[in-house]
Amino acid sequence: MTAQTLEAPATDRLAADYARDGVVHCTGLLDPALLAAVRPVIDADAEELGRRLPPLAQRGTYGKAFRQSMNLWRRLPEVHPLVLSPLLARTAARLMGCRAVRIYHDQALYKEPGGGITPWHVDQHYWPLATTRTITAWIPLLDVPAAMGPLEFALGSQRCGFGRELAISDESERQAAASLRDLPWRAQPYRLGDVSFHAGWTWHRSGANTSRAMRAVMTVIYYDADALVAEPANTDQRNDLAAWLPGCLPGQPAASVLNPVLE
Ligand SMILES: O=C(O)CCC(=O)C(=O)O
Repeated sequence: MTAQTLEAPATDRLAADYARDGVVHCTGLLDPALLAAVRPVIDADAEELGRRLPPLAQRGTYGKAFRQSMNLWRRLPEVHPLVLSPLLARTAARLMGCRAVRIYHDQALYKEPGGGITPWHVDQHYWPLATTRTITAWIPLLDVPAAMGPLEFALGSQRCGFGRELAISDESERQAAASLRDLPWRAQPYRLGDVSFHAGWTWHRSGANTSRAMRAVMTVIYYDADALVAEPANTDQRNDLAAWLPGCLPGQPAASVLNPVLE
């Protein structure tokens, strides 16, 4: 199914799937020409980051999963057509059933050839947001076949409440693999232009990159524009509060200068 035109019946169906599964995979949502236009600057940023990292073999599980750089939109105006895309923001808002969304942050996640797994985890473990209306758009900048480590999901896991205290780690991979094994598991390749949207409490992972090419992916995290800041539940959330919601306090609107409303 394509949501490119955002016709109401199509997005209503997508929203129902999202409510059930905690994730939807939208084929052909974005124009490949837009992705081709923004990719060189994101590639260059990942290349520069790569020069500062130790060799893959010397990194731990998290470091082997990808080269990670965050909030590119604040430094690189060339990515604005993608990161601040009204189509992506409106789709996120429709899926979550809110009037509009704010951006939490973007990130480039480049899984190197020979790069390792991304362990099972839930994103909202890290977010001091007093809402479940949180969502990540996972946006490949090239075709991502199974061998390159596309994102995989445990369907319906946003409702199970399991392991929300777990940070991403070998331990979250081990515990989730055992605890979520009865849930349906979606692992499918992505074509350029596809975008998946997953909820903050949906369990997900990705496999190793056994191909010879870099898995170039951009992500954008959104949340309900009217959400409030939660009391941080752990150190990760305290760090995120300072980094991505500077100056905001628990109980107040989650609306710093880094979080414009996107409509
Ligand atoms: O790209 C990956 O391997 C992990 C991405 C992820 O966990 C996310 O975007 O929430």
